[in-house]
Amino acid sequence: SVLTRSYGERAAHHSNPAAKALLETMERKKSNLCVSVDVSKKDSFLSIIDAVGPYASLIKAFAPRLLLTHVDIIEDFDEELVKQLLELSVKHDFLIFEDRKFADIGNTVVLQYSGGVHRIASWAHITNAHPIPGPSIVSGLASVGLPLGRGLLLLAEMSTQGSLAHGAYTEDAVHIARTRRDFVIGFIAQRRMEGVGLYAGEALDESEDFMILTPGVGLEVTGDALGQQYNTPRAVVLEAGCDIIIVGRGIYGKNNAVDIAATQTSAERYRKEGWRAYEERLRR
Ligand code: BMP
Repeated sequence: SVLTRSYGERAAHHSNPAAKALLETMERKKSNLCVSVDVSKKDSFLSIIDAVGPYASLIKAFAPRLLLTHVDIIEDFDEELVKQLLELSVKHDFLIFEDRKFADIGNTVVLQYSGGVHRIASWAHITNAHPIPGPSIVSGLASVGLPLGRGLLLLAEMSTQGSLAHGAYTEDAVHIARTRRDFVIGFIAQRRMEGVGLYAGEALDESEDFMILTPGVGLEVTGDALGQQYNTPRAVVLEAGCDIIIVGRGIYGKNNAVDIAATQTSAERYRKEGWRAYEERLRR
């Protein structure tokens, strides 16, 4: 099973370059931590990334919490920011995951992914989409992302209280991914979901290797005032069989006034916890 394979070994099971690079980076850096940097100022954004870079294998950029209409924005977003972000990704050896959560028809997401102010496909190694429109959203995004070596995650579940992504919806999300394994490299979900999404008569393909990235991870609190729910890195990686923990406020705190030393201490704490749970999982 995927659960007893190391991240490094699993890299060989992927033909998608983003998936391969991510698994290799995770192994090299001994980190299954993805830091989510949801701040609205370029300076704070870049200083947090520089501070946590040594500990994370993946940085989640421009979270939708800052969203306005169709455009994901950092207030002072510019080309220079993208340049600096890419420099940091090389300096610290991490990949960039734009948590864009595309959710429109194929034709629209092609434009949103390739163009606009942000030109996401030109710099984000990985992005994600809601499967709500059906398989066409994946085809649209793949037409832009595959030639650039990008990878896609589907949101099969969410971390929030009362999420509608469960049951048949989750099953269908996994099913869609199974038909596009060249581009869909994994899921945003709360558990491993092995065997989910197999329709009548279909068998589990043993070579299948989806990455499970899990938000809603925190060590201090169990939720926030707006429906977010937290589990520990151990529960997520060891008990639920997920691969990557996504941590935001648990690492950088709550505001734009960044405390670099404290941010680094918590990043290392989450990295250690996540990695220990993974090592324990391998020994099971
Ligand atoms: P925090 O650890 O501060 O709660 O941040 C979690 C991050 O993960 C946020 O950027 C949020 O947009 C994202 N996220 C989530 O919390 N739950 C989901 O189901 C999907 C997400 O992308």
